[in-house]
Amino acid sequence: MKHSSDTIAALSTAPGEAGIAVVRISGARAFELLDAVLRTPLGEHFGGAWEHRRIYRADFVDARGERVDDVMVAVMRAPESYTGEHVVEISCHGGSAVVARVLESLFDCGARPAEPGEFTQRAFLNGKMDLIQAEAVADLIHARTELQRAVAHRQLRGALSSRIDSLADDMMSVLAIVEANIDFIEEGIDVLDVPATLANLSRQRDALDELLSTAALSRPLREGYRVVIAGPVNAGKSSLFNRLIGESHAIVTEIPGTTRDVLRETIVIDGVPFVLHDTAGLRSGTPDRVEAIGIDRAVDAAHSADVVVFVVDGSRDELPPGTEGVLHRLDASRALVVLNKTDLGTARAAVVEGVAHVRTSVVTGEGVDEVRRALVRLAGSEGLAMAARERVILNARVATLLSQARSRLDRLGPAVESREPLEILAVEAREILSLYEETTGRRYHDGLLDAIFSRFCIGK
Ligand SMILES: Nc1nc2c(ncn2[C@@H]2O[C@H](COP(=O)(O)OP(=O)(O)O)[C@@H](O)[C@H]2O)c(=O)[nH]1
Ligand SMILES: [Mg+2]
Repeated sequence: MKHSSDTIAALSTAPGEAGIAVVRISGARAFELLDAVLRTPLGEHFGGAWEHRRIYRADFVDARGERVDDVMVAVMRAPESYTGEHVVEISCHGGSAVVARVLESLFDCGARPAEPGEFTQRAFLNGKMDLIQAEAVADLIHARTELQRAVAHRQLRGALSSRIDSLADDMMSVLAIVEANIDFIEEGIDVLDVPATLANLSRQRDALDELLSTAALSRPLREGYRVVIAGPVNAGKSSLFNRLIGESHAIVTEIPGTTRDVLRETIVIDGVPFVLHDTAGLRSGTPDRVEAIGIDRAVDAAHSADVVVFVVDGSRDELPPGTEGVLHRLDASRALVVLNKTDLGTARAAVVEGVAHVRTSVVTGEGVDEVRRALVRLAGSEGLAMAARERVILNARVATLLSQARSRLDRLGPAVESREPLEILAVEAREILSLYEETTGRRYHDGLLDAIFSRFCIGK
């Protein structure tokens, strides 16, 4: 971490051409910088106080006094700002040359370029938000679906933080009673209320169970469900992939083995992202090395898939050699067999026992909606859609800490019940409390902050 007493500046909007760009400044010297780089439309120094929550129209000048751009400047005085320091947001014209000159002038006047996430890191260090909320800022910026936005926004508003804080309060009162008892017991007085303490612990356990039940939804919420389209060559895998993504992306030809790389594309069904993977056809004993590599990748991709869509040519009776074996190895709970090319006939009626199947003609579009519905069902994505609208969803960092707390609670309960030495109870209670505090960042180490804030871009 660099000096937090520096005044920092960075472009906070995306780089490139745009109507406007916002350059953000934070730190004790923010207003000195404004005095140096802003002039009134009459060319005069502003002079006097920069008022809190006021917008100024100004000429931006460089260190030599040369006019660079017309700007609008929003002023937020410490501590009522995003970072808790003096913050200034300069809206200039959104071209890369303008932004470069504006930043250069600010650096000439004594600002330092901000590190990735440094504004938000300062907000955290100044108590403007906890770590869970800081993570939500990154999530909100990266949100590409409505569900991702809803979850991140709720978390930013403190929905998860307040629940962890109340767990910490509960544990604090357990700890207080246990520690008080350590003093009293020497005088022969026992004030540990075992039933009340056990009730407190079981309340924490229930709350943790409920929170942890959402942890499995975090990966699909962020990354989408992985759908791998596999099957023999020429069955229509790439055509189905294109239909599902609604545009011609994969190369479709009548020559078997055209798709060699795994193509990836995200579609959104009922608000939930699904990442489709089009793979090379499964064909045993392929003579072509490049295609053989492609097939290996298809098999790899199928292993880590949430749903495997296995496409075969349903207009033929015979399946290509080797296909039958693969069909029977499919995991019925997450596989869908697509019998394609119904427009050419429906010769093949045989499907694998227990595995869901859909008849399609990718050429006419028949059955494609049914494939979408089957993806939702097999992935279980309605659960995610519902949870994302109503609940907090734990990310991996928080889930790891809270599940550690959860298993320690399983030991503390019986230890209280069997009246183990109070010192032991106190140690265990303190451990759990510090797990809660690490979750919200009440307790932290610099490595943790680096890990979290390096996910941010510069300017956030
Ligand atoms: N008649 C008909 N042809 C299809 C259908 N789906 C795909 N094809 C054709 O089958 C050939 C192979 O399709 P492709 O999507 O490249 O198959 P892949 O090797 O499994 O990716 C192409 O000529 C497609 O136009 C279908 O439903 N009906
Ligand atoms: Mg293909």
